[in-house]
Amino acid sequence: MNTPWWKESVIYQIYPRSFMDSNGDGIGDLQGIISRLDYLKKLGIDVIWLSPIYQSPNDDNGYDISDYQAIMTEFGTMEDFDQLLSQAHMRGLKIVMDLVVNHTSDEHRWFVESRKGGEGPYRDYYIWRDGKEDGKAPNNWGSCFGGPAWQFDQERNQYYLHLFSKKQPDLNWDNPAVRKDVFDMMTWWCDKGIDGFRMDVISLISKTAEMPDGEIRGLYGDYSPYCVHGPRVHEYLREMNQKVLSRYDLMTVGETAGVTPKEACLYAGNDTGELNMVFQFDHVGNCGPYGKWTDKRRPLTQLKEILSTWQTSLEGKAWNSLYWDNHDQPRAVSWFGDDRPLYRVLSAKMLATCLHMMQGTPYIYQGEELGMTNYPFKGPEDFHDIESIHAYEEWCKSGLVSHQEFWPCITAVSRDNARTPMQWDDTSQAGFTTGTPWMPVNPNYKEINAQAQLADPDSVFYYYQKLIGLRKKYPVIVHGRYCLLMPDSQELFVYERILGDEKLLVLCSFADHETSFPVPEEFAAGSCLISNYEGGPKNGALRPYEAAVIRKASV
Ligand code: TEU
Ligand code: CA
Repeated sequence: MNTPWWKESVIYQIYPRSFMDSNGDGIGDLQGIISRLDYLKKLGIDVIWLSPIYQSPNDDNGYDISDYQAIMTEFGTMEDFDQLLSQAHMRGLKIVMDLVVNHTSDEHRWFVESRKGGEGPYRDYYIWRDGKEDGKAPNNWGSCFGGPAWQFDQERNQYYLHLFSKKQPDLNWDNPAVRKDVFDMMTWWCDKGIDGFRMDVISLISKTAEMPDGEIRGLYGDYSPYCVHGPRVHEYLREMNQKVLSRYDLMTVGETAGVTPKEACLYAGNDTGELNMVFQFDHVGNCGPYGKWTDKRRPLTQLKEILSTWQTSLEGKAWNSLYWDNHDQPRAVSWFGDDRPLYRVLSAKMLATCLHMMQGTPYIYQGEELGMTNYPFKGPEDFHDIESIHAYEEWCKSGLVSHQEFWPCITAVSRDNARTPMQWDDTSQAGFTTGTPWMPVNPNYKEINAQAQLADPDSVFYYYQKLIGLRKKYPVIVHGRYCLLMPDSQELFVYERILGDEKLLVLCSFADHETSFPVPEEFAAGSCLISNYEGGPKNGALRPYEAAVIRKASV
């Protein structure tokens, strides 16, 4: 059986607004991406996932789309996109588009028509409800970005549902006309020659008809039991697969917050006829007294348990997507690693080893390959992201929690951490723009930037390049079985990969001090494929954040 290409690929996520600005307006754009394709080729990745590049009023940086078949004015034109696609393909790089179809922008033509009410064709494109008898919202649900999930519309004299911002009304997937329009739009992009879709919050598209009040979390009720993996979600995805996906050679990954391994096998099992992979959130999900806002990392034993459960539960049934960070998460090295100057490079390489040696398709978020770090926010006025701005208001300004208490939490996980401009070199604005960037550059760009790393054979960049190279060379890295060792160690993440006679030992220390570790007999005569310390592990101990992959000697 042939292995599908997406199982052997490494994916690189671009957040276009912050990647590379070609014309000095401070906003990244498509020509900017084109100018950096050779850099990506050098890194060795196979696929680029583009966060949304469609026409959008940017309430949520492109995740609020007003025209699915036009390019965002600041990013360029459709000609620029066609050029990007052909330039990428010429280099053997594939392009995966972000598909945001749980909701549109309120400025989308469909919504503009729908809010008129009456008997028009767009009447039931969104989820409209009358208020309660007292005029209050239909239920107590809160939106993901703060405030209620219902917005009263004067024009139509009804409430509409928005699980995200009020400028992101939820589409009504129960309406066959909505599905047809979405599938036609997807077909249009496929005919252009794109290579796949990352599907934004696809687990939310089907809502239970009843829509009862949810359990109160903070100020509002929780909608998840009624919207996550809703009653018809699999039916809709199978229809999408049948009408669109199956007709092309594509890669699909669904963003499915709240997914369990069992559910994942429904969405993306080997032959369920829906998607190829899902993004699970167990290892990045936080839930503390202030919801997702916390500065408390989980203990390593828990992290290992989560990732190992995903590794073993999908074995032979589905395929993992592997990631530490993305445009919604803090920087990997700051959250899972140690961004203090002494350990930043070591721990960035260690995290890369830990993730890239697992079974599944690895995703690299722009700047992760440089070990870029969280941003040193000074005050709430530094936030650009709608989620952080609203969260600060909802939790702090309302008096639910003090600034002193909340500040370390929100800065540790704010999505803005991931969205500062890419650090290309040590010239002004890190070489991202010749103008004023839409978001400030992280002040550490003089030390952390691509140009410096390309000149340093020991850099995080070349370490990623080497990891990707190993994946291409050793089938055990793609296909091998995963087996966790030492589950109870609080400091070491150690596992094996096994394929026939091939066996790899992956050693990762999450500790900032030396830990004793005798290399197992079986691997004593093995060869070290990669390590973040010169010479590889010395017998008996692992140094701070030491990582290594040892290949058993063949018998
Ligand atoms: O994210 C949805 C999601 O499940 C969350 O991780 C969310 O972004 C947030 O961090 C909740 O606390 C997707 C996109 O990745 C995100 O950028 C969009 O803002 C969101 O959907 C709405 O389209
Ligand atoms: Ca620009």
